[in-house]
Amino acid sequence: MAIDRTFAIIKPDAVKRGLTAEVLSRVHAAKFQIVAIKSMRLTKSEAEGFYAVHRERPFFGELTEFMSSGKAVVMVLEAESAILKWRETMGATDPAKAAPGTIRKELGTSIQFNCTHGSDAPETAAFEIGYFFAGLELI
Ligand code: 3AN
Repeated sequence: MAIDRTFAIIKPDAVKRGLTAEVLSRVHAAKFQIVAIKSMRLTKSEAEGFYAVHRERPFFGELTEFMSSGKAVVMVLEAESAILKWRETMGATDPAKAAPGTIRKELGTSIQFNCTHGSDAPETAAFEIGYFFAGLELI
């Protein structure tokens, strides 16, 4: 199994509810290394660029509105099979369908307010990491 990197967000719903430390403790408990991390508020157009693959979906407007509604914490996580491992740590997109013990099951409140994001494949991880972080931040 190879060490790889994924891109993760603690979304504005989780930050507003004071859950940043709770999510980070789960990051550590799952034994990820945090390669890079920052707190930022996305503009609407930055959120639209990030979620460009979803632009035809009916929820694109509300999704990008929500993602630009407050501070988020963006980070690059490293581990063995980090992409898969972080998706397992988060749980399914819809908290109602997420497995017990996952972040989305325990902390999420709806399919939109599901607390965290994680890349779904190596190509998306590469795009998403590069969208938020410069090379010097990733050494
Ligand atoms: P995931 O984040 O689990 O990869 P995607 O890629 O299907 O899920 O969806 C991207 C984001 O869009 C989700 N994290 C979620 O916040 C939002 N989303 C997905 N489906 C819906 C929906 N039906 N209504 C509102 N937001 C949605």
